[in-house]
Amino acid sequence: MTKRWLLVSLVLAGALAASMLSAAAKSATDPNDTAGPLDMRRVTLERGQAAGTWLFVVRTWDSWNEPAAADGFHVQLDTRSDRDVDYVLSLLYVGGDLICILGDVNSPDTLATRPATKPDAKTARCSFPKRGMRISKTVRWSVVSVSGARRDFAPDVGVVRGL
Ligand SMILES: [Ca+2]
Ligand SMILES: [Ca+2]
Repeated sequence: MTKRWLLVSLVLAGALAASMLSAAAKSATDPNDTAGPLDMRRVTLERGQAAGTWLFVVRTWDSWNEPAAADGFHVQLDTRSDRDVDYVLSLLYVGGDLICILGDVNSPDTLATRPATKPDAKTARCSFPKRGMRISKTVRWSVVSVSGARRDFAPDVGVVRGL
């Protein structure tokens, strides 16, 4: 293989990797549109590193800490494409720990509770098992943040399809 063809191959491999990455992650950007610290800038849902897991990542415009995030972020998941929310993943502080909780809106049972992490002052992420959710169609999802009486929706209108 000549150096030139090696370079072309590397560029193509990089493009392929980038397209595979985008195929497995969906994001919504959201404007600086809400007062308070939980004003969302970007939300992402993607397949996690561990098999059978999904990863939720939220980035805000401003820094936030425990008191501000007591009510947290809530991913509303429609897994049957019927426009009804089937499951909610809540990322919030409970007893001083940042966690995420996956719940079935039609059942009082919790499907999963996992630790969440805060890699920087404006970002939180949580990996959770998709096991336990009944998924019959492309998942449709949106996120609402709750800080006192303030709500921010991402996206503002409609939902994100897939991940
Ligand atoms: Ca926002
Ligand atoms: Ca918004």
